[in-house]
Amino acid sequence: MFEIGMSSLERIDLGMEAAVLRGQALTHAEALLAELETIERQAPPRRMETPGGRVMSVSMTNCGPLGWISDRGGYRYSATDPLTGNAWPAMPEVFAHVARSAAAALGHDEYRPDACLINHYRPGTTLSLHQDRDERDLTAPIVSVSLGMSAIFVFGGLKRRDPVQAIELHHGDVVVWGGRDRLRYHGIRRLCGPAHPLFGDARINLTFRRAR
Ligand code: MD3
Ligand code: FE
Repeated sequence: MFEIGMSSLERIDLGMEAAVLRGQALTHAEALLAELETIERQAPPRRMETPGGRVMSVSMTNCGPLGWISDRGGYRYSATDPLTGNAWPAMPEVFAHVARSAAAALGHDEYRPDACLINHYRPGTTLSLHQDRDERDLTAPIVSVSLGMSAIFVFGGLKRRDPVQAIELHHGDVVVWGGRDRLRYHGIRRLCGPAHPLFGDARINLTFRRAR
């Protein structure tokens, strides 16, 4: 358990260097939503094509100096939005604050994410098992913030065939993955379940990375 002001929040360890901080972003949910609306007017979420020619189930956009993109040319980070040719919207202060305080709770005191991937899920959306290894700095942790509908997150080991565990992620949960846990396979099961009072029938996940 760790303390923030008067409230004490639950921490669930998922590995040696990975943990869920239950509800850690709850007090910022409305501020995060307001910033999301501004970002997505400039850089609307879109379903990207995979290098193999399939269309991803998740709709994505980005904020910050770098954004993750996928197309027939591969997976990579880009300083510009291929849809508009413009720079990605700046990373709002409240985004950086939530990411940095979560990283600090796991001992990463100097975390400076330069990319925030914004994933949109609707009922039926899935994200298949994968590793995140397109970032140049694999020593920096990844921080994820869940908003809206709950989802079942699955995570395995460092090899695709390793056994997986499942855990439900709820509105306001923050997950930090550092060290060796950073390269574990993970995914999101087909989204289903009740709509969320603030976000409706959607789940939005913010994923912070140090890409360069
Ligand atoms: C474990 N996103 O964007 S967040 C992704 O909910 C991604 O949108 C999921 O996987 C989502 O790449 C999962 C939790 C998460 C994010 C990154 C990780 C777990 C991770 C990187 C390494 C290990
Ligand atoms: Fe991932």
